[in-house]
Amino acid sequence: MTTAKHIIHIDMDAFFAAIEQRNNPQYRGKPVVVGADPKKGKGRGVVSTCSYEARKFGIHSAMPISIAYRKCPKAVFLPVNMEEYIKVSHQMFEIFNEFSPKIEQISIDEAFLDITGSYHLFGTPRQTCLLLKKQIKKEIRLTSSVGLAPNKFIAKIASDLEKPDGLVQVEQENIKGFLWPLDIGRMWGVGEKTLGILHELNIKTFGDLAAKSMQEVRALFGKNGEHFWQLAHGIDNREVEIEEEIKSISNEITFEQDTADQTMIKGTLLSLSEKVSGRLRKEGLKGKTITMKIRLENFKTFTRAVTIGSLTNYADVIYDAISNLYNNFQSGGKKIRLVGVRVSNFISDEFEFDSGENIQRENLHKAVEKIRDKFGDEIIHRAGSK
Ligand code: TTP
Ligand code: MG
Repeated sequence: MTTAKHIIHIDMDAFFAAIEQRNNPQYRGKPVVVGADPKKGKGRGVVSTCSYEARKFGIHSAMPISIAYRKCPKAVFLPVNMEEYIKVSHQMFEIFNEFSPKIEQISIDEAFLDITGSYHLFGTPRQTCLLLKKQIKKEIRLTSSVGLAPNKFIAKIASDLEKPDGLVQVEQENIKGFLWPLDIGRMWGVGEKTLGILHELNIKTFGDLAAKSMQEVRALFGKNGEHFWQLAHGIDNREVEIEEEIKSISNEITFEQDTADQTMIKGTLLSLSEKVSGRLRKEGLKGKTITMKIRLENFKTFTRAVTIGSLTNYADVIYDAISNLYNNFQSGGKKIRLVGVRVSNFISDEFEFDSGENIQRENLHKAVEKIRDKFGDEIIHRAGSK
């Protein structure tokens, strides 16, 4: 028998708005809306988030800012100050780190922690959650909501139930009693369309779905059906996934036909350099070692590498190094079958001696990408561009 896991899902309350209220005491207790400017650009753009006081007026994330303004013209409307929120997010994750090394970041203000191996350092799993919340309140003066459960799915649902400043614990033996009365709309990965289908079938709660056989659910939703059925029974075996350290980023391409055409080869190396640069930027990484890979028509494969003086993720710097390596490469009159570009030898942002401003810019890049992945391009673009 395996021992039960103890998983925390933690999500900060009204994150951007709470930071504004913390930093500006005059906004505390007031409806605060963070997002686009309701006065500029005829109120185009959306609400990023709003304080709980503003939620009473029916304002919520992703709502057009013009509607938010109509609902509560006296609210304090503030622009998105992403750099500040990222700074706070880093502080939060430093605190999480004191409680467990097994952390999975879900968004700027949200994470899973597997405390199975560490809770005994703090008492019981519940005491660990209380301490975590207390530490956040003390060190960064913000409230958070925590779900504690034997798996990620239940923990995620639990953290949302008593917001703000909530703590909801669900024990293994209570999973079904907890889950089955809840609205099926809380299911992970269920969009409007699926919800529509479920409602048509009179499936309103997790209990309603759990009452169906796995075959029925699979017939309805295909491959996802089995997963949904398991979740409805409170079964979720997914691990808290620690982000793996990336050691190198590379891209390569095999030509449709072996070639000796210099324009084609160099053009391809340039486009590979750009692709690798794009991925490095997306991951917020910079490397020092740049490697070119070449496979000849006879399948002999060569790599040539250079370590440059400073860290980079710029396409032009990568391509400069690659083109030097290529110019010094002797193919012995053979045609080329494949070319590749790799950047490695990363030094984490934290250890980089760079101006604070640059590090902040990089981090901003990273966090914005993450939010984009979650909420789509529009929201951040509009909320941020004022
Ligand atoms: P959430 O955790 O979804 O929201 P929240 O922290 O503001 O409020 P809650 O108490 O309900 O958790 O998102 C975290 C931050 O991400 C939020 O403060 C602002 C940003 N965000 C957007 O920019 N656009 C969005 O549509 C959403 C949902 C969030
Ligand atoms: Mg939140």
